[in-house]
Amino acid sequence: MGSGKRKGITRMNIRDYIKQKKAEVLVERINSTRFQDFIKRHGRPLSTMFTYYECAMMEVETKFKVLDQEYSLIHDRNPIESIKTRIKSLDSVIEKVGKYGVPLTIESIEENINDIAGVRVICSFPDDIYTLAECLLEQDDVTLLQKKDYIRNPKPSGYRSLHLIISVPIFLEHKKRDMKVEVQFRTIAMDFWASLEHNLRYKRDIPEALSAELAEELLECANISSSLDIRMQRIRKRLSEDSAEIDEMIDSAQWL
Ligand code: 0O2
Repeated sequence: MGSGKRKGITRMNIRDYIKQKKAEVLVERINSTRFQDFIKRHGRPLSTMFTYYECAMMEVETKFKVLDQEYSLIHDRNPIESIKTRIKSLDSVIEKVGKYGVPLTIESIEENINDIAGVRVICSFPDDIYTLAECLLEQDDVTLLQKKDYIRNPKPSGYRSLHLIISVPIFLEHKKRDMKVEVQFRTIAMDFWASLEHNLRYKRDIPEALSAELAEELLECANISSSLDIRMQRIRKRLSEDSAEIDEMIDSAQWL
């Protein structure tokens, strides 16, 4: 009987159970007087902190817009399809403080939570990701704090993306402040996949067997879309080689 019960607890429902427990703990925490107190006592510094992160996020977004413009001048195409930005909600920040078991103070939040400001750069081709990351890191006001390359080393789920945690200065009325920003680089295909997979991950009422089946199918889709990314990149390279050859022919014809 006992072992039968144990057999029923599969990898998937343990994950759901943990997710549910975490959510319960979070609600409990947010409702607890300690957290309410923290929000009440630190309302002003908290909103200042979020504003600073928003400024840093805007700085980084502008850096990418500039890079995109310059690249299109030189190479006649835009490497960036779109840029998405977001500031983490206070609830999610508090959830991470709980998850990491770090003190609930503004200083500790700034020190330990790296993704309060997030910039997601959606690129046309995988090569563009590495070119843009390199161009960003070459800038003398940008410091790399952490790099996770889930493109060269995809997650077991199939997730692919290049994550950088950087520090950039923001210039305020009388001071300069270094702020952390998480940058996620993905291709259109990687982003499309991640959005769907994210929905599955957070959808609560999917039966366990179906969930496992879908996770497996999503992993397969991640691999298919990765080879599609590589093929499309190859096509683009051949096209640009051909047009470079044609340009060369036109140039030399002008000298005849
Ligand atoms: P949100 O709202 O998307 O920002 P850590 O953040 O350090 O506690 P971890 O897992 O070490 O946790 O961070 P990691 O690996 O750098 O990934 C963080 C973010 O990457 C996640 O943010 C997701 O956006 C994305 N991500 C990572 N793995 C997956 C995955 O398997 N599927 C999808 N769809 N996205 C993934 P958050 O914190 O979940 O929230």
